[in-house]
Amino acid sequence: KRKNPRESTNPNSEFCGFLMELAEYEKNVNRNIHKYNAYKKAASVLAAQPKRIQSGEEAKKLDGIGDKISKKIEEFIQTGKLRKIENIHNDEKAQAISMLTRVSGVGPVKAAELVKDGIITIEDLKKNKQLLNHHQLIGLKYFEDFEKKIPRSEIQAIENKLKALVFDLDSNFTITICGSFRRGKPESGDIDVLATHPSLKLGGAKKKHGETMLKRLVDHLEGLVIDVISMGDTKFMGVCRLSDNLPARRLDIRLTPSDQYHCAVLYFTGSDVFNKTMRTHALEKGFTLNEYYLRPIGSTGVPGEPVPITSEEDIFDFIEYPYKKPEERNL
Ligand code: DCP
Ligand code: MG
Ligand code: MN
Repeated sequence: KRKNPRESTNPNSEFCGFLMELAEYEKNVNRNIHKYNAYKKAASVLAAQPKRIQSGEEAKKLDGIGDKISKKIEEFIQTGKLRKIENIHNDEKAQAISMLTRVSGVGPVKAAELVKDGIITIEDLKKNKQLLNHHQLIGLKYFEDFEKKIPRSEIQAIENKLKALVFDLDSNFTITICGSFRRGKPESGDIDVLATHPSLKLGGAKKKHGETMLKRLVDHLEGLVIDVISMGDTKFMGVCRLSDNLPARRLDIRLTPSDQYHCAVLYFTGSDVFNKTMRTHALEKGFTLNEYYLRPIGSTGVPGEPVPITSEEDIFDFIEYPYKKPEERNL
């Protein structure tokens, strides 16, 4: 869950580091999603630069970096630190909220409630389990493991095992690992699995033998899935472990109708910043895009019938957005 702000070795990683920290602060402490998005966008823009930025002025020329953020970059270049970050570090309440939101399932609102009740550390949480729901209890149980990034090679091994189990159940499933893994990242925070099946068309995970197809699929993952956070008709959240000597990992599985598969792959591949950029572009071209379909917006402002889509490229083509390979979708 916790993002490593100094991920990889890009020449602007110091700037990315404090921008990601400010983003998390805005999301978790101030609950200001607008500022959260702005900081995240700025960090991803800087991370994609081939050279270290030399001044606030230079930063401001980049798309996605405005006046306030460029001033922070200038302050950091001049003084080697940021007063705003120091103030946050000295704010005990902010620190407590930031710590508690590292537990999977604990959001900003819950964290603030807990801190109000005097619960400020993970140890405090362990003594007050009655305050936590099922998801939060799982988050606490695997707290240390979920903080660890998942190397690509381990996800590949999980992919192989998962496919073997799923195809043993029904060889007509299609399984795609999406998220940061599909974007080529060397390590990931969790594993995002997209599943589809030709018998699933036009919405609704058809029930078979009184239970949903997704539940049947997950029930067949014995030996890989070790805990369930939540199980819906189309969305599973849980925990898997490849072998005893490896950490427990967060696993998300989505089951999508085959005619919505490409929109689902696009969405689930991300990044979240890329999805926002692409959806904004779609709107500018008169389309509304989500994880299910692409629809033209008529003159009345009402979305029309979904556009038929046969590949990810189709979606880019329709909204006249130059195609980006998954590895180019990190911003
Ligand atoms: N997603 C999104 N908006 C969100 C959350 C998710 O568009 N608020 C989409 C894009 C993400 C994908 O779902 O890439 C998977 O979500 P994750 O939280 O698993 O994010 P990543 O896989 O990109 O990164 P990580 O390595 O942290 O898991
Ligand atoms: Mg992920
Ligand atoms: Mn995920």
